[in-house]
Amino acid sequence: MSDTNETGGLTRRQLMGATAAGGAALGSVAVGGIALTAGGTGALLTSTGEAAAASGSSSGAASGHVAPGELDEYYGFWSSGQTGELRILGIPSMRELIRVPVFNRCSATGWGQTNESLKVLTENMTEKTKKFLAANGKKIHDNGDLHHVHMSFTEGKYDGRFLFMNDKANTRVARVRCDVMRADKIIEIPNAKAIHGLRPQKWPRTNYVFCNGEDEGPMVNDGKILDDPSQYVNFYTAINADDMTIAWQVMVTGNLDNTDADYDGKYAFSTSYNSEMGTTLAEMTASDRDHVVVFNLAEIEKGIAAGDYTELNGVKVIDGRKGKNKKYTRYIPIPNNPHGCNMAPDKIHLCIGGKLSPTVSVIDVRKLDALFETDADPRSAVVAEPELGLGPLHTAFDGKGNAYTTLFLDSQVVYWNIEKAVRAFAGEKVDPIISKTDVHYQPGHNSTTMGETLEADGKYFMSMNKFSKDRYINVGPLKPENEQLFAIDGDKLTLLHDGPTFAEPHDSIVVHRSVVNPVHVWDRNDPFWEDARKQAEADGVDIDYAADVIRDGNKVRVYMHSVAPAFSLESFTVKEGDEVTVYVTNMDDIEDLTHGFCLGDHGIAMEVAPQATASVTFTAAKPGVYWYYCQWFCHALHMEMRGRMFVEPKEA
Ligand code: RUQ
Ligand code: CUA
Ligand code: CA
Repeated sequence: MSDTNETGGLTRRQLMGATAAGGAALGSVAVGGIALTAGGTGALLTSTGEAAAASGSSSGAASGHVAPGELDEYYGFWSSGQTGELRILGIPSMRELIRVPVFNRCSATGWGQTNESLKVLTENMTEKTKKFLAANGKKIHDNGDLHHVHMSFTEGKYDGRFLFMNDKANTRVARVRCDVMRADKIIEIPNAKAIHGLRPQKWPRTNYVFCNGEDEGPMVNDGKILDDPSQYVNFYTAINADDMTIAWQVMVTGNLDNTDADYDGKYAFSTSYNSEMGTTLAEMTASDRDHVVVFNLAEIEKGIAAGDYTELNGVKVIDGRKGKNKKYTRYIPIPNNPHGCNMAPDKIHLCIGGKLSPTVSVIDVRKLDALFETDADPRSAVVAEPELGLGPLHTAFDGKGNAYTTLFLDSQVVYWNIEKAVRAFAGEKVDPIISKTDVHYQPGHNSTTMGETLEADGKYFMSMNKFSKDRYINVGPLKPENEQLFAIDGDKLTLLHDGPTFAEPHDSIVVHRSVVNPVHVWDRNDPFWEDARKQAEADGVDIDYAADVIRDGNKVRVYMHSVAPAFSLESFTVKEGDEVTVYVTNMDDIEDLTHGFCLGDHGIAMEVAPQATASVTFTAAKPGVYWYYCQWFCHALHMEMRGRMFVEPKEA
């Protein structure tokens, strides 16, 4: 890749790197003797347009070209950071196929507004949160921060059942059903704060979903303890994946950043960048080393069974703080503010990105038994610590013993060999680095095809970059991020695709399409609208072919169905002040024939896919005539698919 646009003695990339380091507030942190100083010269840059990297493929690498009308080989499941939704891409085309609203509100589908979605969003909310929201005139949070999407496993392989994802902003975890690609459970995690890292158990299957609380706080956060960090703790949570309840929590020392689990079902791991338990940047970066916490799953389960826990907000909490109970946890010292936590599909090596240290620490999970059984030095499990470059964050794998680590500060990806790194650490003169590839710019997460499973195939590598800078025509001060798809091509990476993306592609997994089998239309008996079905039954209404208005005091239930291009009710009448619930069932069963229900001037809209029922409740507070219409293009007479709501004024 060309790097030769010289600007006053500095290459364009050097300027970029300097600016981004400043922008990311890592400006003056000394790393292994290297001062990372912010350049601040970004304003000088113009759109010089760096030469595009080789677009063709060589040596038989995949070309990445998917012709119009052809289907992709892989599903990409994408987080969207502060947008709060899940995105599904086709890989290698990088076409965005659909967006699945999860923690966000969605204007198109009515997620966050339909009764069915509100149930998912609220049924596992704590009382404390409900009270807070009510005090602010709301039922649900309006935002989410979805970083990590991972699929359920059976014996170390994706099983295509569920996707799990975190909400750092409001301490939640969601589960998405892969048959319909819709969230069916969203739970708020008690005690913990800011769920960040999240991974499903890999072996023997995903019984647990592990998740990290990033922010420390008082054990009981009721306002009695405030600015006394010496009394702050943090919580590691195991969720029962099958019913999305909390299995247990472990109280730990230090904060928790990213997590992963082994391929043996014995251990889970978390990185901590704040072993100092600091609250300021200076405090959080004071130590040369932080740690990885190792959780001994069998011992924790035994401890829970034996009653060695405290019950806190209905959750069984084990004390695994440093120096407390060594049965449950071990703290492995790792340099310096580590971030990524990635288990290699060789079932042996866990790779920890050093972030402020230019190293990746490699832990051999076979050495962890000794930590617990003979109290061996925790560092004895570290079998390699290759120096890869500045700002190592996340590592992905190809299933052939190689690793691919993003370097945030260097704007590069390092392709390296794990076994060689282990040999070098043991003293052998061998360079583990195979090649380095420039990416644009400042990569965070990365992923490889099937790379976090025993079926890692080493075909494509994805770099999710936090900055696009001048890569595209300018769209104003807020820029898109940038994603790049590479073919893993012998000993190098070949760029296949470069594309902007909206905030913010944190993490992704790339899953072979043979694993994922969504339905084409809904099953009429789907549990998603169970409440609507029961209500219709109680009202004596056939929900499938309804055209009924049921009055129940000042509650009015309007049942209609739609068959293109008509609603079964061309009008309905309610009274000012009525609480109105509109149920719409889409009785078309043709693939892709989605209808909607949008009530004009009421801020009400929902999508109703083939064979689905959706409902929405509102108070008819405005007397008058209001049109409702189908807002999903469905038919040549789609515009005509409309009707009127009459709201009679209250008698004075
Ligand atoms: S973790 S780079 Cu690295 Cu949420 Cu996002
Ligand atoms: Cu039905 Cu548009
Ligand atoms: Ca630290």
